[in-house]
Amino acid sequence: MHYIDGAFVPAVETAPVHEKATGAEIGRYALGTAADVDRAVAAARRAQPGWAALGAPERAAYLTAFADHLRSRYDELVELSMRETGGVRAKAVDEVSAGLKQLAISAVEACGTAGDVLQPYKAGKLSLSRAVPLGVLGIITPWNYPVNLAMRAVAPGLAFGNTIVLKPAELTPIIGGRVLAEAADAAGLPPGVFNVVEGDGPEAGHALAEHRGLDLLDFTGSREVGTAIALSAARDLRPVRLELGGSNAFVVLEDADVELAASCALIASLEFQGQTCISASRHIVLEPVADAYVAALTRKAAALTVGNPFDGVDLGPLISEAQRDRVHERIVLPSVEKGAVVATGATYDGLFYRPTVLTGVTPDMPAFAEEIFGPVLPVTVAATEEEAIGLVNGYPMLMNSVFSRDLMRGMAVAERLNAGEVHVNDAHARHGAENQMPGFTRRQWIGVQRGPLDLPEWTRR
Ligand code: TXE
Repeated sequence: MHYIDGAFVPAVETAPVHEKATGAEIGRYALGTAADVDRAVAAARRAQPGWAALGAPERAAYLTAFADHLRSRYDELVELSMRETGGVRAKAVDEVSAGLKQLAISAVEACGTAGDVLQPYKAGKLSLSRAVPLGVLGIITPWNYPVNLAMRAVAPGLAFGNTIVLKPAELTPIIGGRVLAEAADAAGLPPGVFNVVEGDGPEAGHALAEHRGLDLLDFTGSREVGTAIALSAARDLRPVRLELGGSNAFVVLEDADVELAASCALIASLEFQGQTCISASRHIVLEPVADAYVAALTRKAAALTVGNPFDGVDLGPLISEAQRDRVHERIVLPSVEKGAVVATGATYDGLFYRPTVLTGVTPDMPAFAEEIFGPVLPVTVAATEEEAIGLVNGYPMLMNSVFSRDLMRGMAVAERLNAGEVHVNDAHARHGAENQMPGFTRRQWIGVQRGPLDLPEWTRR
């Protein structure tokens, strides 16, 4: 079911949506076409001037109502997220809450500063910069955090006066699109301001990505699709913003608290079965603590339970068979063929993949160089800090962690790592910085953990 110009539009053709842990059909999604995308973009274009003219406080009131309608279905949305993504309850709670926070933050932010007074270029002038909406935004989202990653663009986009066409991932179209449309509709957003076109990547996604009627395409997903979108956009000079993946590194120096590092490593590499763009997919450890680190990782990983998220397990299923095959056949097996050793895991039952620790990993192995997107912790030993830094840099990365009991040393190493965000003595993303990251400038953000960490029970065993 699409949501276009303020109306739910039944689809001509549909495909099933599955609960990932059981394979049960839990709904159907529309196989949207280029014509559906055209209608949605046209509706968004018609609605945009009126929406921008409303003024920020009035738009903020709509966003607040939008959030209220989502919040009124909170428990249902958490369970839907668990079914559709296969994440455990804590992940689903985080993800739905993050979406709500995005709406709240954007409602406030849009009512604040709308520009700057600049130093005049010539005497007698008043120079101002004013923030103006871009216009119509196309947003394509992935399946791993379908609410949060949609809301990260939808909420500020709407708050600042843009209108939107969202194409959620086909693996999570209900939690990632339909329930958002229902909340927007219940909140009374004017027709055309927020539209959802469901469908598969190569059809609806491609049509939206290539649409000439957009002022910006915001895409979160794989490097492969992102690269194709960037190349095509460059030919027509269409603006796109891409958030893709990378091979994020987790560095353990010889003076680290190894037990703490191993607990955090579980969060960094195994949260949502490692299917996160900021998952740590390489562990670089200095020789003196390598054995202790591998032993702690192996003990902790082997103790984790994997199964249906509704059974209170630590890890749920992978999102699809294609994803499982990618992890096992394209990453784990070829790395083992090249000499990596399985300390634990590397087995599966259906979509349930055992958390896996690989040792002896070297840069020529796919487990080192590629984004894994699965519950795998490849460990590489470095002789010196300098070698560790060299091993980390030189790959596309989003986020790193560094562990050292010496905070100043940890920060000094953090500054030399080429990721956009680095955490010292903490797992990834626990400071919530990503949501305040500037979109168009390159900046490094360093978060330092000063007090004791509030670690979840499953990492402390
Ligand atoms: O992503 P796709 P997939 C990475 C991760 C994973 C791999 C494959 O490594 O193993 O990508 O995942 C839409 N034109 N990430 O195949 O295909 C699609 O419908 C326009 C990292 O699921 O990129 C969906 O809405 N759109 C990432 C979205 O793109 C197209 C999260 C993402 O799907 C399209 C997900 C096309 N030709 C996967 N083809 C992250 N950064 O978190 C597909 N889509």
